[in-house]
Amino acid sequence: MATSISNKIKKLREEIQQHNYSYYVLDEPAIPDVEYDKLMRSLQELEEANPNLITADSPTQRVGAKPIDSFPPAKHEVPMLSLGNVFDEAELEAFEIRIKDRLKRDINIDYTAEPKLDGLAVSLIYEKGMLVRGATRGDGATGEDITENIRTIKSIPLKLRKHKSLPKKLEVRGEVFMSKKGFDKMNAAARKKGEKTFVNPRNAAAGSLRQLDPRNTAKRPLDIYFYSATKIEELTNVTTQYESLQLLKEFGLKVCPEAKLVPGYRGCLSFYSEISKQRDKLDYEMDGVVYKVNDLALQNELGFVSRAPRWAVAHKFPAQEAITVVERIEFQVGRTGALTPVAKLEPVFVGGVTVSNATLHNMDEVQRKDVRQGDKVIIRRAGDVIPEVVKTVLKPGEKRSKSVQAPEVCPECGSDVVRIEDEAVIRCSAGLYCPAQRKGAIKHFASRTAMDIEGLGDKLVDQLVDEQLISSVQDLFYLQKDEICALERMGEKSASNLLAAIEASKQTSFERFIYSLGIREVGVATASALADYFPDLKTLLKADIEQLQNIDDVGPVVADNITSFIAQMHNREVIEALVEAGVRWKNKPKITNKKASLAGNTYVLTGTLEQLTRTSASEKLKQLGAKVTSSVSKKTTAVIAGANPGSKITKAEALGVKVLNEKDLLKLLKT
Ligand code: JCF
Repeated sequence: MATSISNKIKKLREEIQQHNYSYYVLDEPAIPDVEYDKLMRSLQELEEANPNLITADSPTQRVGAKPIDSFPPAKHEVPMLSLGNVFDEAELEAFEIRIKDRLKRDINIDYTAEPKLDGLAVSLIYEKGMLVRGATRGDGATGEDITENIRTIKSIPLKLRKHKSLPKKLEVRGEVFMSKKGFDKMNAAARKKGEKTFVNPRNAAAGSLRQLDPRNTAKRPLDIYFYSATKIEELTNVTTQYESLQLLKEFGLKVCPEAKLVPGYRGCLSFYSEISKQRDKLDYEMDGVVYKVNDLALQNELGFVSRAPRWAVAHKFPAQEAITVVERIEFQVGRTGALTPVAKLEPVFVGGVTVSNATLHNMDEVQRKDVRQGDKVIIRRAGDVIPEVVKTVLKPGEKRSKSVQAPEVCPECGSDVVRIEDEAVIRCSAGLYCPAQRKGAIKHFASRTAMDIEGLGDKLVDQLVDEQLISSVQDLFYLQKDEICALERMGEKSASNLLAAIEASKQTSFERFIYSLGIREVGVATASALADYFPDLKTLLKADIEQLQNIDDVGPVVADNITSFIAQMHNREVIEALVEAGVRWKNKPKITNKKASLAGNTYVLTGTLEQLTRTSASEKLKQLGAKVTSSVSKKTTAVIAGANPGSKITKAEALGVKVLNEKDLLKLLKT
């Protein structure tokens, strides 16, 4: 009896450990969360009834220890090094030249390249596969023993997987970090409770690991990527850095999925520019990339200088945060009348550009951050996103100007400002009578994704409106050459080009036309869905809320925005005037519903097809009267999956939507 329970417990632990591996290391969850929770609960119940059978490596034993007064010191057998930095191509090339000089031979050098996470370096020791110690880097020679906190991080296995190459004792190193999503969620929760928030994910990760009560650490969304194992070439038969990462994965340790093997410093540079592009999309903060000579024998030959290896280097991104002073705070009026508070800054160089404006988003943010004129502030630039004010840096007792109040009238037109309950946004109430909103509407109309009027940029729209040459979008089509020429910095040639571009834009598509109207929350995708659904403008203008909600991607709010828009007389006049001015598009050939074999069916395509491209498959389905959408919902008839399908399959299964393969698709198309 006793053995059967102990067997059952063992089986459950193994099963849970396998699921942890699938989930964290392979990133391929094998079962739904609820199933996993069930397994955990069963194990907990069995262990509660049989406390003598609890072991330290049980998945239930992550949070065990009591709070402590301080962290004991933890000596590192092999020092934890720092990395040298390079900031540009020339410095990186010099790094490689130094390596070749040192090696006294001119060979091609491969590197592993990986993001440099902005977190906290840790060392973990596994003995006989069991996690026995976790330590911070400290000064490189001695860190702090934070084993109990490390144990609470779910993606860190308490026990490694069985593996023929697993050494008796293994020290691995990695970076503990907090995902951007986790950080945002945690801060939002803290804010709600009126608690202190963290400035950035790095501070949040560091603060979380330094909690004296592991129960606090357990509540924080911490994660880890491992990047090395000490003495791995002596302990196993791997000979390269990249292989060692693969081996760590097989041991059950999570390795950054973006890590790559690249040839030479030029390969490093391509990796750098690739990662720079992905940076905003990846769910973790990084402050650069790390390159390491791939060949472990070469690493040993190269050795160290002072406290950094000669065979590795960090290629840092340009600084993304800076301190400056708020000269004043303005409210800018956008296309929809929203008043956005903007901090006008003493110009400062951040991440490669000079920044003199930073958004404060809305009045709630202004109040929360309490930013005032004259304040010293930290500003942040994330990729191509508009710079934002992070927070103020104040000296205690500093004398400051008055706190910012929301304006009562629009700074552009003097009309009343309104705030809709439950919304953070304040708006000018004047609609298109407000010149700022009018300008915004015209800029949107002319933009590349809308009517695509080449050469009609923001500055020119401002000029045209200010000079009262136009006051609404349809006026563009009646502009005269001499009027345009009379504008400042406008030559005859540019004027002709502009007129030609305006003329050319008249021939457009239904979806561009819909999008260009600037209906609130009708973006490119929704405009395209509307154009697919309605055979022509006349039927669109008669649409009601129920009908609109039949369209995928159109919910009650957007449906309401559309009906309110088309109900307003002045919007109808604009639409009529545009058609009158000669704006045209081809109506789609009508598919007679009875003939079309797939009418009424909606498909979602995912993954790579072999015989067709996704676009051509989509075209063919549409020709047969089917709808093709991008997201799976209850209304989806079936998901058609090629190779390497994404999360859409999971969603389909969750909703009970049929999943077809390419063969099924070809059959469908033949019907
Ligand atoms: O992600 C990091 N912050 C990171 C730090 C990655 C690495 O591969 C590192 C590191 C610090 C030292 N490698 C070394 C040797």
